Amino acid sequence: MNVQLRTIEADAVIAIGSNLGDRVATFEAAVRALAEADGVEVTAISTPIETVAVRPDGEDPDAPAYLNAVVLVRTSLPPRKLLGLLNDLEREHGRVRGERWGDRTLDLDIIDYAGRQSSSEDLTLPHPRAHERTFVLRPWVEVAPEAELPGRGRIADLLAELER
Ligand code: PH2
Ligand code: MG
Ligand code: MG
Repeated sequence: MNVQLRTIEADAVIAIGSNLGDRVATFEAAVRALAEADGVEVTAISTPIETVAVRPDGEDPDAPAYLNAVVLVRTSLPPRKLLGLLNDLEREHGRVRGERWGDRTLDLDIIDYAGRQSSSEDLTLPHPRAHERTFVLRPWVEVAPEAELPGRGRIADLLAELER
């Protein structure tokens, strides 16, 4: 029997954030590691932007500022495998999980995976707060001006609404 295994590929959107340590070096290393990972092809990288830290109770100008960017990938990894890879990279960059939305050397979030809408204990798609985060939408619009956030509409419209 001649069995053909076909690799199904998906487009995914990954947000990068860092507000501790050498943020630029961390970004470069993280994007390089993503590009070199099996089953992941990086198709676009936004310009990194500096943003005020957002805490559970709002913006905190006294906290170390973030560098944020968005990376578009094409991947044969299913969502959970991709999440596992991102968590491994965070750990390799000294990420320590403490308080919610606390300072971090590296945060890698799946924002969108092939337009999928799903929720489980460890992964909600699309990212449940992406629609209200200018630090995600602004770099995303730069690399994908026509993109839509599943269930929320065009990201350019979402961003314009937030920036009004
Ligand atoms: N990430 C958070 C919490 N707050 N603030 C900014 N500016 N950028 C982030 O990436 C960020 C944040 C939790 O993931
Ligand atoms: Mg995050
Ligand atoms: Mg995260």
